[in-house]
Amino acid sequence: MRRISTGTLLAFAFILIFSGCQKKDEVIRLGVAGPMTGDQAKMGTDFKNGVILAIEEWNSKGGVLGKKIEVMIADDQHDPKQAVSVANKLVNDGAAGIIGHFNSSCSIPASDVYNRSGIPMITPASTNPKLTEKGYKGVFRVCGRDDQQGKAGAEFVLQRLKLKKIAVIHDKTTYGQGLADEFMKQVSGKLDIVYYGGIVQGDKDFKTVLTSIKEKKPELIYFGGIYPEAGLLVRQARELGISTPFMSGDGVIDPKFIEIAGPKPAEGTYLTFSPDPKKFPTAGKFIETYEKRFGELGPYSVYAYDAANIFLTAMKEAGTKDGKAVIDKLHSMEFSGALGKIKFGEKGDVTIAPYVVWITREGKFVEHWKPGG
Ligand code: ABU
Repeated sequence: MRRISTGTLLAFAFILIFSGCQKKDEVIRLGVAGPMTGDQAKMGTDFKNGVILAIEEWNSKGGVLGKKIEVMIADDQHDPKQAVSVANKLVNDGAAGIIGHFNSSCSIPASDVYNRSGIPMITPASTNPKLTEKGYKGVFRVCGRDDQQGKAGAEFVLQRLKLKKIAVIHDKTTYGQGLADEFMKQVSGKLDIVYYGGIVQGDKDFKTVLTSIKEKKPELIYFGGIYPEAGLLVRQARELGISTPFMSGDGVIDPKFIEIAGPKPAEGTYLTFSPDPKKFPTAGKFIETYEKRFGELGPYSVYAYDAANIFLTAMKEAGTKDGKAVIDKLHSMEFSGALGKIKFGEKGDVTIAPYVVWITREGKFVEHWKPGG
């Protein structure tokens, strides 16, 4: 049987999305980009669902600037080259703004494309500091940054767990290594780091690295990376008789992690992430609608929903789809979203980004600790 190339599949995806679409100027097009297929597809799907809900709500009230809003869904397959390719396609196809990407390793190179084209991008989830340190005026994130996340994780390890000996692993990606290094910056010199090293994203067998770590008897294994590898690491550690607790960040806090690791091996894993949106009165209606339509809320579903609403509100207030005018509004306005009040600072980061520590308990994630707690 003849194999179909990724490029052909991608082109086919765009054709499907555009079939039955209106002419470029008759609609406002909003791109949503992330890993829509592959092992991180859950995150891309969460983005897509959040953005679709926001757009449907706007369209039911007449759209924006008197035009209907159309979504363009782009699959970057968490591959930086693919991210640049879909970014160019989104721009050429008339996207007025982008919600995405998920991976920092994709958002950073794709931001060059959006910056050149003068359209804003708002990432719901890319946390690597470099993204907003490039000085691009049209780049925003509604999540926090890994220097903030790493600091919160380190404070938990040093002040709450009071550990003396840890191992640190990362997946060699912009996000995974970046987060591990931010965490390391905070703990270095304050405890003994008995192991520091990288694994390869996409690998399935981590027993060699885990065996080396086992010999060093750390009290905690910290991992910078995403849930597919985190799930396998935890499962294989338990198979090797390593009962050491694991800790990781926001790239792991998804039910898929528990599914891959297994509920028992995953029990007691610590994860840094923002506070539970289910406790926010402002998020109640969105969560109810989302869960009725798509099932369990993903970690970044609400961030994607708010990012889309923020973009459309800025466009409405600007009274034009001109990128520069919308970007100026994004910088000057304060937005009310499901996550509460959101305001962007000069670099495009949110002015408030609290991180807390969650723990897995009986197959679920529960909020466990907050800095100063
Ligand atoms: N922040 C979670 C994973 C996405 C990324 O920043 O690469």
